[in-house]
Amino acid sequence: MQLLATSSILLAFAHLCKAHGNHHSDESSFNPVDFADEEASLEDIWGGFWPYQGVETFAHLPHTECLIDDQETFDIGIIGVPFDTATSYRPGARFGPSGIRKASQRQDMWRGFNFRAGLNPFDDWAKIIDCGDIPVTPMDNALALKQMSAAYDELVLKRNSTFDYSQSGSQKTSPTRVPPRFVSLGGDHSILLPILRTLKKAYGEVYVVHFDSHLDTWAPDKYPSYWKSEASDFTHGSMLWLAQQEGLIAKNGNLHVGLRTRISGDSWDDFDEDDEVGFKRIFADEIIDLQATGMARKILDYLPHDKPIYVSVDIDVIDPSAAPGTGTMEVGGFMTRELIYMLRQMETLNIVGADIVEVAPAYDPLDITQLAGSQVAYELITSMVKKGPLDTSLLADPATVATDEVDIIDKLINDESRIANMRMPFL
Ligand SMILES: *[C@@H]1O[C@H](CO)[C@@H](O)[C@H](O)[C@H]1NC(C)=O
Ligand SMILES: [Mn+2]
Repeated sequence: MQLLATSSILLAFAHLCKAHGNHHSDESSFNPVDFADEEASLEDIWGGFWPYQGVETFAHLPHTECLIDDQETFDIGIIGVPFDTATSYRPGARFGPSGIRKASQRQDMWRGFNFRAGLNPFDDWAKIIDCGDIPVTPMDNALALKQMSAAYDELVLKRNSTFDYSQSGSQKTSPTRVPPRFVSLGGDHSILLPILRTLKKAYGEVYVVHFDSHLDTWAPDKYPSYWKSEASDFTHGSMLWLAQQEGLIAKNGNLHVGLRTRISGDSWDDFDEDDEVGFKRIFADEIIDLQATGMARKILDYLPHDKPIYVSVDIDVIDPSAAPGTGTMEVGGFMTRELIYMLRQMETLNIVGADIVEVAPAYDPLDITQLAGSQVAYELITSMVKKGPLDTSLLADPATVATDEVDIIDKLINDESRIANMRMPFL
């Protein structure tokens, strides 16, 4: 808005000159702000601001409570998910959305041109808004999962995008309603399960690209405890396993990027199980030989270009030296520059949704992590805008999407053989 402020002043100048019919008045006495200018709107006069001013929406985007306002149409929504009680180590990602929004304040429409992509995502074809937060409970994870699942159903399945498909010859079909896309601000990584539940209904099975230092495909029993409940299976390390059990993601062809955590026990068992969940693994160390360019090529070679892709970015994929504000740090990760480069190369994919999760601002009073998180969101938004309006051929035919939802957590908790089969604690 700085530019707007400047242009308002120029406009005021122009009006002033017009009124007095004199383009060469004494400049030393010229006051460029004419408060008596009747043609200046209040928006002209008061609409400008500096980055640190105003209420902190993501990138100063307009704010709508999208869960409540069912008439709002938009193409990309930013949605905060302040939930962190499925965390296995340090909590704090419930403050991720507010931390990322705060760190995003130097992004705005007027200084938003992404030169790496050659466009300004905030000033292009897409209407982008900040949808606020999902009001998720910190007191009961089973209830929280229900809330988040219902919220994404509301946001994705019951809102409409603004792009007029009937005017677009390039689109194969012209459905009556095209879901907006979302960039979610976590929250711990468990929020991916409710997101994928909803996306299955909109697109069928999606292909997940998972930037993370951890697998997050662990079966709930890999967190050994005699004590189990419906809610305790739902964690930020088991959500991808649960998603595959529920049939939400591609059977094969999903991808991890940036892995480097230790794995369980004294064998490759976790990787074998990861194979079964349908993931290929690209390790953090591979960047030493491949460079970021080779990493990006490997990612693009592996993923289908004609299928719906979901991009999930755990901030812990970045090295802790550059992103300490997270729950489960692992040394030896990417530089922020390398991650940005890889994300930029993915703009050719059909990204139907994305998130940046596990930002826990309390561990990073310098806001470096939150800043990285806000840049990740900006790059993901840029990629969605650059690819263009959603390709409607990606949408699932509602007739082919199973309506009987499988709630794997309900099933698991009723499986009495589990405790007998459970591994001994290795911690
Ligand atoms: C969604 O938006 C499109 C384009 O503006 C419009 O043609 C269509 O009627 C809308 N659908 C619904 C269900 O509101
Ligand atoms: Mn994770």
